[in-house]
Amino acid sequence: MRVFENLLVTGGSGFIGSNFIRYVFEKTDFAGRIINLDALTYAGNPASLERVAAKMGDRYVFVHGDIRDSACIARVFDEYAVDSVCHFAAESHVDRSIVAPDDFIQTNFVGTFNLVQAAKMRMDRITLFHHVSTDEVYGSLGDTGYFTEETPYDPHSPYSASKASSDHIVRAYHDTYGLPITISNCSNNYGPYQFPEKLVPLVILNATEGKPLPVYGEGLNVRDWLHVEDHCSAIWKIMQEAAFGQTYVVGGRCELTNIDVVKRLCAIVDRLAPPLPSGAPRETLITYVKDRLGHDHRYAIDCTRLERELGWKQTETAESGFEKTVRWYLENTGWVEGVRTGAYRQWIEKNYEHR
Ligand code: NAD
Ligand code: TDX
Repeated sequence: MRVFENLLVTGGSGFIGSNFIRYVFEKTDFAGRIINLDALTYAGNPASLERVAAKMGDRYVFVHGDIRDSACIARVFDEYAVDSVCHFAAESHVDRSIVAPDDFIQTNFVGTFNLVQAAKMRMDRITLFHHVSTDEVYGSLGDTGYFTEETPYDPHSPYSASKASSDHIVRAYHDTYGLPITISNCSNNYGPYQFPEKLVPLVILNATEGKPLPVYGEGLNVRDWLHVEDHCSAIWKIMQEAAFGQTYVVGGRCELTNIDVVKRLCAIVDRLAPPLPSGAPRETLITYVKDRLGHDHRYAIDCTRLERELGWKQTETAESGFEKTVRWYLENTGWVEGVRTGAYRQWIEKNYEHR
């Protein structure tokens, strides 16, 4: 088991990063300090960590900074005596990468390079650099087969190409300089605090409000769904136990077509939320729209290595996880309203100086 004293979490105000910080403080025996370095782009929201920040006192530090800025990274490493890193910060939405790829290259590739370079310059005190990546680096599957740690890289979107490049530079710093790294490549996550541009929260909120539910193409693309807390437990296990240089793929063994996901969510919203004024089931809101450019057909993960070598197990199924997630979005109206109305942005402008 590894002991981290000053753990730098990049992108900790985003969806998975905020769940990870909460997970580490509440569900592990971590006794150190977390420094959350986040640029608070549209996807970063300090409200996602309000309770953690209040409860953890000086064991939680927020730094408003940008991983594209190497001077900022150097200051953070030194000021907080960073000894370990879990790197989430990224532009994460495939559709945005298709219309505006620049930020993806700058943040996902150059930002990751800046971080490994800073870590390498302080190698005497760095115990681990964990890089959080995606299954999308492996490209697209046909109707059969699975991604494993041995699958060759074959990214198709600007997003997945930028993440693939970041994986390569992290691995290069291990192979060339001996930087102690681990990497995880995970499938699609869902759960609380996800920005409603992604399929699951978009459908939950639109279905609740009676708005159209856009399904790309025929809705037959397949994704492998994992509850975010199960992803967090996998990352923590890998950070604790994996050999340096090792990669693990992480997935939910839960392949669903997009149309199936949307229909399942509609049924849960019908059951838990007040009916639509028309009384119609939410499925009637499904609207087939133009397909995503270069839309990968199918992702599916074989996570046997993680289960066998590190004993990781997921705890949620799609049934339990989707239901919990719908309940969360229905109950956390303050967070949802802040995001929907953009109010959280005004709060950020008022409260945070850029470093
Ligand atoms: P997100 O978009 O919700 O959050 C990203 C966070 O990074 C935000 O808080 C944002 O403000 C911050 N950020 C962006 N650019 C930055 C910069 N230049 N400097 C500092 N901070 C910056 O993303 P997410 O869904 O939480 O994904 C987190 C990581 O996990 C990403 O690396 C993503 O590639 C990976 N991943 C995501 C999924 C998924 O299903 N969401 C699956 C596998 C892997
Ligand atoms: O409105 C929509 N309609 C629709 O049919 C949206 C937003 C998506 N889709 C489809 C596209 C995908 O096949 O649903 C599927 C899921 O889409 P997203 O939620 O955008 O996720 P995806 O593109 O699969 O990528 C996600 O998983 C891997 C994350 O955004 C990535 O950051 C992660 O690496």
